[in-house]
Amino acid sequence: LATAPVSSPAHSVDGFVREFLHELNTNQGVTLSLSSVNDQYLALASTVKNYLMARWLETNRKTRDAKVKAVGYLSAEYLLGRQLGNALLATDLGEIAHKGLELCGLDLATLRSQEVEPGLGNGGLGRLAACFIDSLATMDVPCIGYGIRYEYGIFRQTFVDGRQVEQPDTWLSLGSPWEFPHPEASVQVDFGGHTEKYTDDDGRERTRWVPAWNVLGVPYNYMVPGYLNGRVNTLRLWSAQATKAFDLGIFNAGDYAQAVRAQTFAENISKVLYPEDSTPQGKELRLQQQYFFVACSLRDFINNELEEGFDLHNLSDRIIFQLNDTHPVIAVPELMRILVDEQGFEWDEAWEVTKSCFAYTCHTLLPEALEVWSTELLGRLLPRHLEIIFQINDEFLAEVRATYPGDEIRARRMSMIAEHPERGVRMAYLATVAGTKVNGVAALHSQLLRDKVLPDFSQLWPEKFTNVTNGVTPRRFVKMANPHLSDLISDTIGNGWVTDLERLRELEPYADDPEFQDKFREIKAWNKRRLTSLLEARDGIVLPDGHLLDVMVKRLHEYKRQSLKLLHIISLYEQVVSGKIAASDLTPRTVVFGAKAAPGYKMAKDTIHLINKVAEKVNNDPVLEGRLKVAFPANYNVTLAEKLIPAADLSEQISLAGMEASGTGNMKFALNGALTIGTDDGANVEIRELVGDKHFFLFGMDEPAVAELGAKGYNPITYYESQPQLRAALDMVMNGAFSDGDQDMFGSVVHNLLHQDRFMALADFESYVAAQAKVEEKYADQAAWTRSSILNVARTGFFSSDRSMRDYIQRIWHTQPMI
Ligand code: 26Q
Repeated sequence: LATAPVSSPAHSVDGFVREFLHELNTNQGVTLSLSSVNDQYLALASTVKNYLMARWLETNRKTRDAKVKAVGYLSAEYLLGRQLGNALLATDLGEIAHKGLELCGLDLATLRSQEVEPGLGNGGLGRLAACFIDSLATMDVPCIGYGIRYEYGIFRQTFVDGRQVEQPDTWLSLGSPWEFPHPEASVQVDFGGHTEKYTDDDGRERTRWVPAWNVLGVPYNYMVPGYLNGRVNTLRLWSAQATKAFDLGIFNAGDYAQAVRAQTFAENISKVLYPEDSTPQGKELRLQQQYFFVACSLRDFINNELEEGFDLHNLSDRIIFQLNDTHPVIAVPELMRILVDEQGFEWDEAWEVTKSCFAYTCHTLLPEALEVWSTELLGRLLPRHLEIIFQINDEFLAEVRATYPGDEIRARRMSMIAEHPERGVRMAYLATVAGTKVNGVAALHSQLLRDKVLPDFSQLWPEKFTNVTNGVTPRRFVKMANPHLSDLISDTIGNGWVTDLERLRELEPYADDPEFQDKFREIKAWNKRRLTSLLEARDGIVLPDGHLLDVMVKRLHEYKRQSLKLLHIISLYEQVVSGKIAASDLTPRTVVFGAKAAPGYKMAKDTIHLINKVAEKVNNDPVLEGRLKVAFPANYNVTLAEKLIPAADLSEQISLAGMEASGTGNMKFALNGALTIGTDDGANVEIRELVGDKHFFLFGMDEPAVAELGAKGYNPITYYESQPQLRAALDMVMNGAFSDGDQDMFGSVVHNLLHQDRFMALADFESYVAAQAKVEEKYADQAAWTRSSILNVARTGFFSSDRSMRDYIQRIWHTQPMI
């Protein structure tokens, strides 16, 4: 009995209703007739959790007994999206819940819309982590995801007079039914203080860390259910709390008010997600967050192993820690510290173990996005870790000098310690030296990582570098988000595609089948109607019928070039206003933007303001006869993405070549039948190779052309001077057409494009406009468009995150599925 898990409730409508009403009564303390929608949602969530519980307990038992190697995914972000729909899918309870709730006079969709998504991530990197843990559970691979339970996730975006205003994301305020706190399993995390040398009983010289303060990490477990396979993995997010030592500590003895303030200080560590997704600011609290969750996670895993009497020399038989970018890299010196200082390992044996337990994924190419932590800050917060980093670096540089005798310049270049602008630790170098493998996230990115970001390292250790192209989970982004397309696919080729996405290839023969095309088109139309009602209710936005739906959704960044999309819109508008073309010549088109800007990123916020002002003007000018619309719903998030992406005709992936590491939105659009207009960048390259040039609108310079132009000297103003269409569009902004005649409002945006344009939007404008003309030509032939659209679905099965996970397993982790 002690080990026997609970059994699952009955898989029947009756059983479900009984369970649901029971949860409503016992969990929420209300009867059905008096319950609020939130009560009903919480009771429904509990009910579904109960179905997963037996499988979760069983998974834990099986995994523990099997003593196999697991993946420890270390990520500061998990952008999970809503949980209920996914849990219903994983348990196959969708129909039963729908019918059962109907019997209770309730509507499943209404309860589902009550859920607030946990937005514990900024964008691509956080969503990737969520897709990966979904795939690992579905593939029966033991994985534990480790991260931070931010009390406030990514801010809620609102617009005031067209400008972005951030509101706190209070995702926990109505209760969070998907988490299981385990305060009894809390761990202590130390900070500050100093180190001292001492001689141990065996006469060995050792070092100990004497920390100055500490906090408690409280684990919150979340279920990560596999799709219909009975596996439920765990996501463990850490929340910071004050320890006893904190309120009773030396520095505040007797001062009650100060003690309470100290508690707040500790809890600040997991209070809020940093909303910057590039240009790290070197904030002390951010470093505290990173060390906090990493220390908790290593402690947690190692304690579990030690309980079983495990010999830590063999740690890599049990775990591989995947570092999701450099954010968790402080785990490397932390593991060294545990092994050397606490477990009494010799340095060299500890280093052998540590090197075999980590692998590093890089997600960027932008130099300013690479994390460098000042040694001053590191030494103050984590003095022992800084010493360990210095020692790792010394030994590494000795190896470099031995390999390249006399090449002191190279040794300096490769040092983990940067000397300018201040002394700091290059976290990417530390990760590269410590990791068994280093990977980029798309073929082009991995190549550029080798050639441009870490060339010395790839020369020294060519076999360390590999690529794993990103992927997305087909469960959430096709099966759940696009139910009618999923039914059509399953009716046509069976339902194996949900866990074996390459089977979408079997749809290829149907691309020319008029009957299939009609059904496919009707589904797109249905998805558009669904989006229309959502946007109407959510934002009061009215989408016109029959328009080409042109979608650009992603974080706002200069390198992603929302401004290029905007120049295209302005140019179309300007041509109609000036009479160069008639409104009736326009392909009816609605452009949808979704984008959050980092709160401190001025240019990004100005661009948001300009998009909103252009929308206001374009949407209300009768000269366009309603044939061009711009919609910018606020607060783009996973929940909105699930409705937007399936409705899109055209996917905008227009970053400057060599800047977007991969992109994953691009994959979601293609899998849902949108055609891509895109540059030769990130995973676009692979999408185009797979779908074929005829079914992809390529434009712009490729990466070598970008490098060449940059080397030659890029002067954006020459494009303004030589291209009348571009000039007219920019002049329109400058003349105040979108700012009630105010010629200064968008001065900085225009000035930046004309005189700096770091991401060469002006250079690619002509080619972009030409590609958009091709889009319109193709859209005019609906059969040809639909054919391409079907082929996009059929040929992009490669982008399942299940495939990414297989690649990680084969190239990096060398773990085994459980069965
Ligand atoms: C670092 C230090 C301090 C504060 C914030 C950060 C920080 C936080 C988030 C730095 C970067 C991020 C997020 C990066 C990100 O989302 N990168 C994207 O990763 C995707 C998944 O691999 C790729 O598809 C995108 O191309 C890449 O931009």
